Amino acid sequence: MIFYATAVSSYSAKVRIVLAVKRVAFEEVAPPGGYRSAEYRAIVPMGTLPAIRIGDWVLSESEAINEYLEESYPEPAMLPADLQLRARVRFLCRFHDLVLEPKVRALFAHVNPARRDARQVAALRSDIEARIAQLASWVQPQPWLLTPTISLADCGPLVTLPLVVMMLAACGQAIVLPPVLQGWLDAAQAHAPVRQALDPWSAATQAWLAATHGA
Ligand SMILES: N[C@@H](CCC(=O)N[C@@H](CS)C(=O)NCC(=O)O)C(=O)O
Repeated sequence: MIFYATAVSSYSAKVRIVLAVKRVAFEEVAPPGGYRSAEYRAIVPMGTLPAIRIGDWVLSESEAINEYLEESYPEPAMLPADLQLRARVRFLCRFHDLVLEPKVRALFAHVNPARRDARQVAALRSDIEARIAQLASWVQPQPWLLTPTISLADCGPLVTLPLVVMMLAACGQAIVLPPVLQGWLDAAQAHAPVRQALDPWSAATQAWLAATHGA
C-alpha cells in the first residue's frame, strides 16, 4: 500500500494513527509534484492528502480511507460492536471533519503576524472554544473518547486539539483545553501507536509554525 502524505498534513496524521494501530504495512510517499499538482492529480483526482494506492486502485478522503482500513484490517477494531455507540463514533468523526477542523484550519492564514487579522482570530477562537466545549460535554474518556480501546472518533481530535493549542499560541492567544479533553490527550501520549503516528506530525507542525511566525 502506498500512503500519499506529508509530515505536516493533519489529515494524513489522522489516517497514520489508524495505520499504526492496525500495524498496516505501507510505504509513505510525498505527492509527486506536490498536492494539487497536475502530476499528483493524474494519480489522485482530488489532489488532496492523504490518499492510498494499492496497484491501480486509489482512494482519497481521510474518513473513507479510515473506514476502508477498518473493514480491511478488522483487528484491532476501531468501531465498537454496539450499533448506537458505533453511530456515535461516526457522528464524532463528522463533527470533527465538518465543524471543528475547518475553523482550526482557518487560523493558518493568521499565523504570520504580518497577515494576521486580530478580529478574525478572536472570532475563530470563540467559535472553536464553543465547539470544543460541545465535544467535552459529549465524551466520557474511558480512556478514549467513547470507548475502552482507541476508536475512529479519537483520530481527528488527537491531531486537531494539539493543533489548535499550537496555532492559537502562535497567534498570541493561549487557550486551556477542558480538563476532560486534556486528560484524554495526556493518556493518549502513553499509547505507542499514537506517538508513532503523531510525533513526526507534531515536529513538522512546530517547525512550520516557527518558520511562518517569524516570516
Ligand atoms: N476532506 C479531506 C481534507 C483533506 C485536506 O484538506 N488535506 C489537505 C492537507 S492536510 C490538502 O490536501 N490540501 C490541499 C487542497 O485542499 O487542495 C480529507 O478528509 O481527506
